[in-house]
Amino acid sequence: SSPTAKTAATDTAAKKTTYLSEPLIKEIYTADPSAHVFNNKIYIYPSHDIDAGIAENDNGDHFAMRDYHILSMDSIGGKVTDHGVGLNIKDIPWAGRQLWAPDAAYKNGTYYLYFPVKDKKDIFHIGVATAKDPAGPFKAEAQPITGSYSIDPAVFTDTDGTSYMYFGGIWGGQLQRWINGKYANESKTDSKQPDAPAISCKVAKLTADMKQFDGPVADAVIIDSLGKPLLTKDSTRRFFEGSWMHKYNGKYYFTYSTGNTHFLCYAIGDKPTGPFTYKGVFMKPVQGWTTHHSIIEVKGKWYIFYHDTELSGKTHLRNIKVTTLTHNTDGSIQLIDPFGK
Ligand code: FUB
Repeated sequence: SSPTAKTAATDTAAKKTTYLSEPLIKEIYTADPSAHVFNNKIYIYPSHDIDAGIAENDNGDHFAMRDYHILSMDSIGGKVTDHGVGLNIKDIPWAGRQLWAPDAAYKNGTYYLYFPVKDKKDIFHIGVATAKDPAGPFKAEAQPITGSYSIDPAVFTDTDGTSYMYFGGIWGGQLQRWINGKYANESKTDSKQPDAPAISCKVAKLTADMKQFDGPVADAVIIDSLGKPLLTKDSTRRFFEGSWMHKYNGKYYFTYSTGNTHFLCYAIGDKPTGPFTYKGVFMKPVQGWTTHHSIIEVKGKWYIFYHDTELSGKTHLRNIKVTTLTHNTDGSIQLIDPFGK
């Protein structure tokens, strides 16, 4: 081949191993990082990936996590402290298996850790645990949140003090099995109706004590530029799992993963409950099947916490990272390439 072709091939190889940022912690595998600023420190609530020796499947059985380690750092780029186990599955009375992506919140002197786990009948619900210290240890409530199901809780507190939980994930996250709040045990993937509106992420207001849903669970609907809901077949744009909410210039930015097409996308609304108008991809696929993020503002700058599989090369043994997130003056988000272009 010509010298030019050789250079192009070398560049491609280099691209595959040049990552945008470093794993934040290398001693344990971590994923699904939900970051928050509490007491002027950055706390990260990730999943703690382990190799449980379970074969990979579309149900996600290989993600067999059993506890959470809470991490913190004084500043972006600073030393990362592992505060050890903040909650163990054996201390959750109703838990069966698979402690998946958590989130945290603070209100009136108490920290809340929200976590999805399968119950003893192998059905995902969402629980809550409390602590007086953001690093835990957290004590789980005896039962899951009433009316909760599926995975990936993300709790957002609006500027008026009202908190909302976004939750859900299709396929292994079981969201497709819940019809009108009832478990139907149907499709293993999605609605199986390609031309029907896609299954939506769910949103519920939280009670003042942050431990229950205050009112009904609603759909966080994503619409296209014509106001029509995204369809099931629109797999590069529709919601799959891993939602997050941040408010920027008075607008509500709903961000999420498209799962099997591996994008992080954003959609903007005028209310925390949506609808949200699809705007585009803001992060290209990372190494590994899953892509899951959180977005926070630290001292006037915005950051995205995310994960990939740089350390292990295995899809269920992930490592968390952080990089900058930039809002353009027109409100759009700059596209991030996790391989640094
Ligand atoms: O970590 C287990 C699952 O993988 C999460 O709940 C999903 O968001 C995906 O990252």
